[in-house]
Amino acid sequence: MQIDPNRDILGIIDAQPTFMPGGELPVADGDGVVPVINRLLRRFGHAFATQDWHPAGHASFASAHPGRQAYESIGMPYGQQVLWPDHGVAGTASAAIHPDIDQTRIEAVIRKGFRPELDSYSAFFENDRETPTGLEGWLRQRGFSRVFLCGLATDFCVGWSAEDAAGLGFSVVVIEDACRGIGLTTSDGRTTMDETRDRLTGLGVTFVDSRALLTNAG
Ligand code: VGL
Ligand code: ZN
Repeated sequence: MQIDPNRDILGIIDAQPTFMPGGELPVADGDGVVPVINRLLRRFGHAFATQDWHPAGHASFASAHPGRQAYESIGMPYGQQVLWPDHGVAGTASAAIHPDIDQTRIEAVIRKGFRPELDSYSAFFENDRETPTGLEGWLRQRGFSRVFLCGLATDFCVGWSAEDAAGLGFSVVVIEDACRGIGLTTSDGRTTMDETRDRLTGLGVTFVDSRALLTNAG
Protein backbone atom coordinates (compact mmCIF):
# COMPACT_ATOMS: atom_id res chain seq x y z
CA MET A 1 0.00 0.00 0.00
CA GLN A 2 1.48 3.34 -1.05
CA ILE A 3 1.53 6.31 1.33
CA ASP A 4 0.74 9.67 -0.25
CA PRO A 5 2.46 12.28 1.95
CA ASN A 6 0.06 15.01 0.81
CA ARG A 7 -3.18 13.35 1.78
CA ASP A 8 -2.25 10.58 4.24
CA ILE A 9 -1.60 11.05 7.94
CA LEU A 10 -0.72 8.66 10.76
CA GLY A 11 -2.95 9.06 13.84
CA ILE A 12 -1.43 7.75 17.07
CA ILE A 13 -4.22 7.12 19.56
CA ASP A 14 -3.53 7.23 23.32
CA ALA A 15 -0.02 5.71 23.23
CA GLN A 16 0.33 6.59 26.91
CA PRO A 17 2.00 4.57 29.68
CA THR A 18 -1.30 4.61 31.63
CA PHE A 19 -2.56 2.02 29.07
CA MET A 20 0.61 -0.08 29.13
CA PRO A 21 1.87 -2.79 31.53
CA GLY A 22 2.70 -1.05 34.82
CA GLY A 23 0.12 1.66 34.13
CA GLU A 24 -3.27 2.22 35.74
CA LEU A 25 -5.41 0.68 32.95
CA PRO A 26 -2.96 -1.75 31.40
CA VAL A 27 -3.71 -3.22 27.99
CA ALA A 28 -1.96 -6.58 27.45
CA ASP A 29 1.29 -5.97 25.54
CA GLY A 30 0.29 -2.31 25.18
CA ASP A 31 3.93 -1.23 25.04
CA GLY A 32 4.39 -3.55 22.05
CA VAL A 33 2.98 -0.79 19.85
CA VAL A 34 5.83 1.64 20.57
CA PRO A 35 8.52 0.20 18.24
CA VAL A 36 5.95 -0.40 15.48
CA ILE A 37 4.74 3.20 15.75
CA ASN A 38 8.31 4.48 15.53
CA ARG A 39 8.87 2.47 12.34
CA LEU A 40 5.62 3.83 10.88
CA LEU A 41 6.56 7.41 11.84
CA ARG A 42 9.61 7.17 9.60
CA ARG A 43 7.33 6.30 6.67
CA PHE A 44 4.66 8.97 7.02
CA GLY A 45 5.29 12.62 6.26
CA HIS A 46 2.80 13.75 8.89
CA ALA A 47 1.29 12.51 12.14
CA PHE A 48 -1.05 13.59 14.90
CA ALA A 49 -1.46 12.06 18.35
CA THR A 50 -4.19 11.96 20.98
CA GLN A 51 -3.96 11.81 24.74
CA ASP A 52 -6.65 10.61 27.13
CA TRP A 53 -6.62 13.55 29.53
CA HIS A 54 -8.97 13.27 32.50
CA PRO A 55 -9.29 15.42 35.60
CA ALA A 56 -9.00 13.60 38.96
CA GLY A 57 -12.43 12.25 39.93
CA HIS A 58 -13.58 11.97 36.29
CA ALA A 59 -17.07 10.50 35.75
CA SER A 60 -15.59 7.51 33.81
CA PHE A 61 -13.65 6.40 36.90
CA ALA A 62 -15.31 3.66 38.97
CA SER A 63 -13.88 5.42 42.04
CA ALA A 64 -16.25 8.33 41.35
CA HIS A 65 -19.27 6.00 41.75
CA PRO A 66 -19.48 4.53 45.26
CA GLY A 67 -20.44 0.86 45.22
CA ARG A 68 -19.45 0.39 41.58
CA GLN A 69 -16.58 -1.71 40.27
CA ALA A 70 -14.21 -1.06 37.42
CA TYR A 71 -15.34 -2.63 34.11
CA GLU A 72 -19.04 -2.44 35.09
CA SER A 73 -21.28 -0.47 32.75
CA ILE A 74 -23.65 2.27 33.95
CA GLY A 75 -26.15 4.62 32.31
CA MET A 76 -24.96 8.21 31.89
CA PRO A 77 -27.06 11.09 30.52
CA TYR A 78 -25.37 10.54 27.14
CA GLY A 79 -25.65 6.72 27.06
CA GLN A 80 -24.02 3.57 28.49
CA GLN A 81 -20.57 4.06 29.92
CA VAL A 82 -18.01 1.46 31.05
CA LEU A 83 -16.41 2.43 34.35
CA TRP A 84 -12.63 2.28 34.40
CA PRO A 85 -9.87 2.30 36.99
CA ASP A 86 -8.53 5.84 37.46
CA HIS A 87 -6.27 6.46 34.44
CA GLY A 88 -4.99 9.12 32.08
CA VAL A 89 -4.96 11.82 34.76
CA ALA A 90 -4.03 15.12 33.13
CA GLY A 91 -0.50 16.24 33.86
CA THR A 92 0.73 12.95 35.32
CA ALA A 93 3.73 11.13 33.87
CA SER A 94 1.65 8.12 32.81
CA ALA A 95 -0.63 10.38 30.75
CA ALA A 96 2.26 11.70 28.64
CA ILE A 97 2.85 10.34 25.15
CA HIS A 98 5.17 7.36 25.74
CA PRO A 99 8.67 8.85 26.09
CA ASP A 100 10.17 6.40 23.57
CA ILE A 101 7.90 7.60 20.76
CA ASP A 102 9.74 9.86 18.35
CA GLN A 103 7.57 13.00 18.23
CA THR A 104 9.47 14.72 15.41
CA ARG A 105 6.65 14.29 12.89
CA ILE A 106 3.73 14.70 15.32
CA GLU A 107 2.30 18.05 14.21
CA ALA A 108 -0.82 18.17 16.39
CA VAL A 109 -1.74 16.70 19.76
CA ILE A 110 -5.42 16.46 20.65
CA ARG A 111 -6.36 15.93 24.28
CA LYS A 112 -9.79 14.53 25.09
CA GLY A 113 -11.90 13.53 28.06
CA PHE A 114 -11.10 16.63 30.08
CA ARG A 115 -14.73 17.55 30.84
CA PRO A 116 -15.43 16.12 34.32
CA GLU A 117 -18.86 14.65 33.48
CA LEU A 118 -18.28 13.45 29.91
CA ASP A 119 -15.98 10.70 28.66
CA SER A 120 -14.27 10.69 25.28
CA TYR A 121 -12.99 7.67 23.41
CA SER A 122 -12.91 9.04 19.87
CA ALA A 123 -10.31 11.49 18.62
CA PHE A 124 -13.16 13.36 16.90
CA PHE A 125 -16.11 13.54 19.31
CA GLU A 126 -16.74 13.17 23.02
CA ASN A 127 -18.90 10.20 24.05
CA ASP A 128 -22.09 12.26 23.63
CA ARG A 129 -21.14 11.83 19.94
CA GLU A 130 -21.67 15.54 19.25
CA THR A 131 -19.10 17.62 21.15
CA PRO A 132 -16.19 17.95 18.68
CA THR A 133 -12.52 17.85 19.64
CA GLY A 134 -11.50 20.05 16.68
CA LEU A 135 -9.52 17.32 14.94
CA GLU A 136 -11.86 17.17 11.93
CA GLY A 137 -11.29 20.85 11.13
CA TRP A 138 -7.54 20.55 11.60
CA LEU A 139 -7.33 17.56 9.22
CA ARG A 140 -9.48 19.23 6.58
CA GLN A 141 -7.64 22.55 6.71
CA ARG A 142 -4.38 20.67 6.37
CA GLY A 143 -5.75 18.77 3.34
CA PHE A 144 -5.61 15.22 4.72
CA SER A 145 -8.24 12.84 3.39
CA ARG A 146 -6.95 9.43 4.53
CA VAL A 147 -6.24 8.59 8.17
CA PHE A 148 -4.11 5.61 9.25
CA LEU A 149 -4.80 4.74 12.87
CA CYS A 150 -2.67 2.97 15.47
CA GLY A 151 -2.33 2.91 19.26
CA LEU A 152 -4.55 1.94 22.21
CA ALA A 153 -6.99 0.51 22.62
CA THR A 154 -8.22 -1.20 19.45
CA ASP A 155 -11.73 -1.80 20.80
CA PHE A 156 -12.23 1.59 22.47
CA CYS A 157 -10.35 4.73 21.47
CA VAL A 158 -8.91 3.43 18.18
CA GLY A 159 -12.20 1.81 17.18
CA TRP A 160 -14.36 4.82 18.03
CA SER A 161 -11.92 7.13 16.25
CA ALA A 162 -12.04 4.93 13.13
CA GLU A 163 -15.84 4.87 13.21
CA ASP A 164 -16.11 8.65 13.49
CA ALA A 165 -13.45 9.27 10.84
CA ALA A 166 -15.35 7.02 8.42
CA GLY A 167 -18.63 8.75 9.29
CA LEU A 168 -17.04 12.13 8.55
CA GLY A 169 -16.02 10.93 5.10
CA PHE A 170 -12.32 10.22 5.61
CA SER A 171 -10.79 7.05 4.21
CA VAL A 172 -9.70 5.02 7.22
CA VAL A 173 -7.03 2.34 7.59
CA VAL A 174 -6.40 0.61 10.94
CA ILE A 175 -2.86 -0.76 11.28
CA GLU A 176 -3.68 -3.85 13.29
CA ASP A 177 -0.28 -4.86 14.63
CA ALA A 178 0.30 -1.26 15.77
CA CYS A 179 -2.76 -1.54 18.06
CA ARG A 180 -3.64 -3.64 21.11
CA GLY A 181 -7.11 -4.23 22.55
CA ILE A 182 -8.74 -4.47 25.97
CA GLY A 183 -11.12 -7.31 25.02
CA LEU A 184 -14.06 -7.01 27.40
CA THR A 185 -16.77 -9.68 27.14
CA THR A 186 -20.13 -8.24 26.09
CA SER A 187 -23.58 -9.25 27.37
CA ASP A 188 -24.09 -11.57 24.38
CA GLY A 189 -20.79 -13.37 25.07
CA ARG A 190 -18.83 -11.80 22.24
CA THR A 191 -15.78 -9.65 22.82
CA THR A 192 -15.42 -5.94 22.23
CA MET A 193 -12.60 -6.84 19.81
CA ASP A 194 -14.92 -8.93 17.58
CA GLU A 195 -17.66 -6.32 17.75
CA THR A 196 -15.25 -3.54 16.80
CA ARG A 197 -13.87 -5.43 13.84
CA ASP A 198 -17.34 -6.25 12.49
CA ARG A 199 -18.64 -2.71 12.98
CA LEU A 200 -15.63 -1.08 11.31
CA THR A 201 -15.57 -3.54 8.42
CA GLY A 202 -19.22 -2.68 7.79
CA LEU A 203 -18.26 0.99 7.61
CA GLY A 204 -15.64 0.37 4.94
CA VAL A 205 -12.62 0.68 7.24
CA THR A 206 -9.57 -1.22 5.92
CA PHE A 207 -7.33 -3.30 8.19
CA VAL A 208 -3.67 -3.75 7.28
CA ASP A 209 -0.49 -5.06 8.85
CA SER A 210 2.36 -2.57 9.25
CA ARG A 211 4.46 -4.73 6.93
CA ALA A 212 2.19 -3.69 4.04
CA LEU A 213 3.29 -0.08 4.68
CA LEU A 214 6.93 -0.64 5.58
CA THR A 215 8.14 -2.80 2.72
CA ASN A 216 9.66 -0.99 -0.23
CA ALA A 217 7.39 -2.89 -2.59
CA GLY A 218 4.55 -0.85 -1.03
C1 VGL B 1 -9.43 4.20 26.59
C2 VGL B 1 -10.81 3.28 28.16
C3 VGL B 1 -10.89 4.48 28.82
C4 VGL B 1 -8.62 4.01 25.34
C5 VGL B 1 -9.50 5.41 27.23
O1 VGL B 1 -7.65 4.77 25.12
O2 VGL B 1 -8.96 3.08 24.56
N1 VGL B 1 -10.10 3.15 27.04
N2 VGL B 1 -10.23 5.53 28.35
ZN1 ZN C 1 -10.19 7.35 29.49
